[in-house]
Amino acid sequence: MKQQLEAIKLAAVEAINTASDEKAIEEIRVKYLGKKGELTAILKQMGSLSPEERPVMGQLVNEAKQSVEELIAEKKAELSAAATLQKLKDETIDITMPAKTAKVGKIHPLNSVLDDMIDIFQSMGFDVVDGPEVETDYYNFECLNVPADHPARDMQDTFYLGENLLLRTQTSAAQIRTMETRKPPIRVICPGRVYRADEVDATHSPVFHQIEGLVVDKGITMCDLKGVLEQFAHEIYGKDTKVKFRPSFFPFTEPSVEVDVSCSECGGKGCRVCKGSGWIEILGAGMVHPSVLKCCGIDPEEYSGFAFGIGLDRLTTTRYKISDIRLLFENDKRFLEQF
Ligand code: 2U9
Repeated sequence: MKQQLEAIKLAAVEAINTASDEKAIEEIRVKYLGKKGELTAILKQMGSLSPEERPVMGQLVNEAKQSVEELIAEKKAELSAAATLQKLKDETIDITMPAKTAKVGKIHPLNSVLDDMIDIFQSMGFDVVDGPEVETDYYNFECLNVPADHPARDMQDTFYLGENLLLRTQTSAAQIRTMETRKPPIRVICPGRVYRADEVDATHSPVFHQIEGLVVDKGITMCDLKGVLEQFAHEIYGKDTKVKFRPSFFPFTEPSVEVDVSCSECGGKGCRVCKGSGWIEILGAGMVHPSVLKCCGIDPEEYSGFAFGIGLDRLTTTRYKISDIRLLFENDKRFLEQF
C-alpha cells in the first residue's frame, strides 16, 4: 500500500509539473483529490490494515494529500499569474501606431444653401412648414387655380400615381394646407423635393428642390413682396446686387413677376454665365390669386397675400460652380467631400 501511495504521489507530482493551463490543473485535482480521486480511494482501503498499521498509513496518506494540495495551489497561482501576464501582453496598446482617423461627414451643398435661405427668411419672421410629397390633384393643381387644360397637368409633365394621386410638382400644396389650418397673419416658407417628368440632362432633373414662401394678412401689397424679395437677394448675393422685377404669368398669382439679379460673375456687363444679358433669373412670385384664397376659406375682400417660388438646385450649382445638376443627386463621396 505504501508503494502504491508513493506511485500515486509521483504520478500526481509529474502531472502537476507538466500541466500547461488552469483547466488541466483542475482535472488533476479531481483525478487525485476529488471524491472518487486516487488518494481518496486509498484512504478507503485503510479498513483492511491492522490497527497498528492504520495510523501510520493514515498519516502518510494525509501527508501525501496535503503536499499534492500545496503543489496544486502553487501551480494554480503560477499559471494564473502567467495567464494574466499573457492577457496584459495581448492587450498592450502600441501608442506609436498611427491613429485611425474618424471620418467627419460634410453638409450637402444643397443643404448649405437651404440652411442660409432658412436663416434669412426666419430672420424676417417666416415659419418653416412641411408637407407630403405624394399629393392629390386638388391640392397640387385645382386649389392653385391651375385649369384642367393647363400643360402642367399633362401626363407628360407630371408623375401620376393614380387618377387623383401624384408626386407634387411644387411645394404650394403644403401652403394650401397651412392656409386651411392657420388663420392670417400667415408668414411661412416651405422647402422640399418636387417632381416633374423632365428629360434628364446637365441642367434638368425629374426630382429637384424648391423653397416657396407665402404671406397672407390684411393690407399686404406688391410693396411687401418687393421689400422681402429684395432683402433676400441682397443677403444671398451681396448688398450691391441690382434686383429687377419683370411682369410674368402664373395661374396662382395675379399680378405675377419674375425676379432677376445682376450677374455676380461679370457685375452686369454680360458674360457666359448670364448668356450676355448681365442678369440672372432667380425666382418667380406674385400676389396670391383671389381664387386661391377663396379655395382655402380666406376672404379675398378682407385679406391679400404674396407668394414666391425659388429653385434651389440652380442657386446651388451657380454658387459652387457645379457644372452638372446630376452631381447633386448621385451621392458620389468624391464629389461631396469637396464641400
Ligand atoms: C400659394 C399660392 C401661390 C408660388 C410661386 C412661383 C411663382 C415660381 C418657380 C421657381 C423656380 C418654380 O422651382 S421653380 O421652377 N416658381 O415661379 N412660385 S409664385 O406661388 C404660390 C404658392 C403658394 C398658396
